[in-house]
Amino acid sequence: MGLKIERRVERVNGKDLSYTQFVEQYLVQNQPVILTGLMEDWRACKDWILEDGKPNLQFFSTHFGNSKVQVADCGARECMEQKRLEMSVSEFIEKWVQLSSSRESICSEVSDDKSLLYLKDWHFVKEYPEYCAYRTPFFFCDDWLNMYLDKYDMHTDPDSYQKKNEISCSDYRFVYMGPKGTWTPLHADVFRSYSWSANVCGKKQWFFLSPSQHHLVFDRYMTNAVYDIFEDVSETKFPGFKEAIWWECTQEQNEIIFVPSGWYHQVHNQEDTISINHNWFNAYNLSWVWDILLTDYKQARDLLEDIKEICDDFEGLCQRNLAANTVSPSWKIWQKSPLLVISNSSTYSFQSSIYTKYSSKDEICWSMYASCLLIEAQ
Ligand SMILES: O=C(O)CCC(=O)C(=O)O
Ligand SMILES: [Fe+2]
Repeated sequence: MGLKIERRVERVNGKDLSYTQFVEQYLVQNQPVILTGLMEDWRACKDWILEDGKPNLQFFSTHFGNSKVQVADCGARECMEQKRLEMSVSEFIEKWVQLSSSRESICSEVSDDKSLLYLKDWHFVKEYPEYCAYRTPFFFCDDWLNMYLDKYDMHTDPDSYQKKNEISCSDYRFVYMGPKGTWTPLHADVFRSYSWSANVCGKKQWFFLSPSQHHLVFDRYMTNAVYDIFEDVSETKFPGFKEAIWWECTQEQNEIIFVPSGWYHQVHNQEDTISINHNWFNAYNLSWVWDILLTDYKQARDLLEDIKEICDDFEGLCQRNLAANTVSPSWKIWQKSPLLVISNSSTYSFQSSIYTKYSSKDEICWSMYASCLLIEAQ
């Protein structure tokens, strides 16, 4: 049985909308919207696109080819996320060019579209501050998250700072790019922040679920959520799923979508696509962010309660768990494991690895595994 898609996201010309209207209709109501007419003078919309509207892949290799980026393998699931690989932008582009030529060739049916690669969460602004690819639209400028991170100097916090993490924990301003068919599994955004996402080229199809229905994509214990709304979702495991009422829209080139707090969404690139997106919060959704942090904090405390007596810095351990789980909920699985009894030395390696958004998941596992061995050896 297919999804119940009963709502469409509205489309409004951003030039005809005042800031007050945007606040009243979308921020306060926490409703999604597609805004047009706000990207006209962006440098990205000239430099990053060829005359035929396709991404100018060569431009990325030439100007930003050495950047190290996180690439999701859309065909490989790891817990509740896609498997991540690290590579340079030029390596990523090379694979994309190969895919395009194999799709164009006569043997396109044999091309391996299962392991499509999708470049995600590239901290482009932080890495290239001089290259002004775009200007944040006025509607999204009241952004306490990025404002804070721009001022926060990681060097003053040597315990949590690692040179290689400087860029990956610097802000929530990203570039996403990937060929037709790449996609993002069902999720709600980090900290239950808002996001906005601008299509420099290509087309995205979005599926949204309002927060009042989010329990319908969870199992009966509210622990695991559906990963892909188009897979064969087990009715026994997710009994509410078939009742969910979805909002759908197709976001075209030069359109910006506003993603409200706490809305689950799944996204599919219907063409080769490049987008710019930010996560952000302000007074209108601060309560969402606070609630999820508080809930996660209490959960971290409860799970660690039984090792409280043998732990030197219980509060610190709770905070580090909270940080790790806020970054990526799939790591929660580790909380339930006795591996969390961490010795002083490995607490440090855990602490320093939690700040990378995705790449250091293995490091965390390794440091926990190492600490487990250490404890067993004692
Ligand atoms: O474009 C995508 O693939 C995902 C974007 C997203 O989840 C967001 O902007 O919140
Ligand atoms: Fe998202």
